[in-house]
Amino acid sequence: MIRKERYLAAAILAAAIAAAVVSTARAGSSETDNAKSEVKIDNFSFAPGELTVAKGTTVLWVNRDDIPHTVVSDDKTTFKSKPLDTDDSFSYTFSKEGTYTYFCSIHPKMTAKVVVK
Ligand SMILES: [Cu+2]
Repeated sequence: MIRKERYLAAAILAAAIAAAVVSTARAGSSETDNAKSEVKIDNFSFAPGELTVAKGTTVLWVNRDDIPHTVVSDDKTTFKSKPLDTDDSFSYTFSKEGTYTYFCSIHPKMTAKVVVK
């Protein structure tokens, strides 16, 4: 009789550990979901010219033009891409709220902004 109770206790403990492992795995996977947004570069312009995103969003710029462009923040330090050839991309994750104006250093008349809320 005593043996049977011990076996039952061990089985309950094993089930509890299995449940804890499953819930930990679920919590871990949801944290990797990160918001993403895309800006297209084409015909000497950034589209959209003004993009509003939530804090923590990763913005991806993709050059769809047939000439190189860059993505450089106005302060030239927050973010700065290398020259992007056709279909090259550059990404930056905005972790702070604010308005980020940027331009293409090869064609300084190309300007746009990202608003982070
Ligand atoms: Cu350009």
